[in-house]
Amino acid sequence: MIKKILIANRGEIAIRVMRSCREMGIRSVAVYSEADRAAQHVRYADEAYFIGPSPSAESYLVIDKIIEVAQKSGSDAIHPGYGFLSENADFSDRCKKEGIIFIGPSSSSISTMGDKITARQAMVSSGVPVVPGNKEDIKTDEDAKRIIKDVGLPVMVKASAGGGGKGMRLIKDEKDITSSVRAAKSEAKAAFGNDSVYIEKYIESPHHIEFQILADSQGNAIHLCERECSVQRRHQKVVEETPSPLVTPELREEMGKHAIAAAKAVNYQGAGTIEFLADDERNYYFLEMNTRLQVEHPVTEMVTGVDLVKEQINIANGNPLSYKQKDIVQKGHSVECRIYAEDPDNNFMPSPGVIKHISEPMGVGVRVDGYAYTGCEIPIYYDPMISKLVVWGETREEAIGRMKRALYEYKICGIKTSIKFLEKIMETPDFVSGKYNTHFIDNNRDLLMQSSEQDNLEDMVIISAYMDYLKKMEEKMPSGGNNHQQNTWKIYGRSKAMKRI
Ligand code: MV4
Repeated sequence: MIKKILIANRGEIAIRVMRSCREMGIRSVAVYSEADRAAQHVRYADEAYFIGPSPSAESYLVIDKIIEVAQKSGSDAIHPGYGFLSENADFSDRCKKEGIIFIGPSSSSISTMGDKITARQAMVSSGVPVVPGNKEDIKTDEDAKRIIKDVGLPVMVKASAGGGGKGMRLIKDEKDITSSVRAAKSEAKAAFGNDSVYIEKYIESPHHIEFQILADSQGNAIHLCERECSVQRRHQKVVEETPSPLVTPELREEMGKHAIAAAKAVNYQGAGTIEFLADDERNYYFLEMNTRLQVEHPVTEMVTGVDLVKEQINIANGNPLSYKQKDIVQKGHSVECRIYAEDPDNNFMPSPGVIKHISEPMGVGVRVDGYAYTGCEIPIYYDPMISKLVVWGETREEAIGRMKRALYEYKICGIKTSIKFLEKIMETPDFVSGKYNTHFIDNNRDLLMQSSEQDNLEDMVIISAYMDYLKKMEEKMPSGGNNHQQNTWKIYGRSKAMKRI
């Protein structure tokens, strides 16, 4: 029985994991770098240990340091969160060797799925549809040309050690085959120390749809339906939702069965995600598997009622799954917006720094997984995600309306954030109709990029409120005396008269 868990992570996900630990009566152990001395995950944990300088290569990524803290603190298990060491096969192996439970899959599941060529082979063997393409490493130009003759242009060349969009190249023209394959190989060699590449038919305007699965050590596996993740920018997800507007009940059942088959193909244990590309005709293909808990897992929790972290811990304890497939029913609709410390008006440049004031949304159907507090610092060293704003609604329409309300309530001062950009997404007709694919942000660039009159108005009312305050100070006129009078700046801000100022 696990009594104490070291969380080998930081930020919102470290706190997310600790919350489930606390509910289960399990003690939580935090680790932190120099930049995170005052971070919320350190404050939340039962114990916290310093592990070194701010760069993650010298702290959160150092296996020896994490293992040392686990031993010193008497932790039974390590939860890796996402990113950092979460999909590191050597780390999973090392935990096992040290007698510490790794809350995640075996090193062999991680390696098989980490190498996209072996992953494709495993899927083909278990009848999971993959994108038409090759089964072995592309060694020569002739290999590439033969496969392209088979599947037809356009194609994508992808690094076997890649994933998430790294080391990919699109080939549209026959004359580019030689140079593109060569470029992909050298890019892969430089990025991953492995120049294996493979070729897939290019799917023109795909949807990114992924299935959550859970598998225990007794051979039981279930799926927890899909997440629609097509709203992405440069391979970074921005908005996720479930159910997917594209997926019908029949398609869900079929894809779900293939997701379970994919997990079983690698003897998977724990929580995992099977990513598919789907086209408008609802053909779908295995893309890759993420062998970790994902950022967007809360939307699944909102519609299924399952606490995925509790299930991960339950599986790590050697217990059977708490749910059978028939227990998993989707109720209502959930949407997640990722709140980033970045500037949408300046090419989404990261905007780290001190949060001077933060006021987060609350109320019915709202969940915020974050780690920020007034006065805290978003460090430059790590991912600039501040929080995930997740809502639930009876219907998709209610969920979108609730998201708009929650974004309205979200106030962060001191750094730039993506909140305004997310508000525009919620109003974009392609999103509202549910008819969007992975080109959504590119296709709606003009709508999403213009600074709206409403934004300018809000800035102006804040400035005028401050001017109003200064004027009252100057006149030594206490403003607290006339409670019955509406706040002056609100009157100005809401009226059309504002436009004439
Ligand atoms: C593709 C594709 C079209 N056809 N593969 C991008 C991330 C990486 N996981 C795989 N990616 C893609 N692979 C074939 N055969 C289009 C993409 C792709 C994409 C996929 C999911 C979500 C957003 C995307 C944005 C651009 C390209």
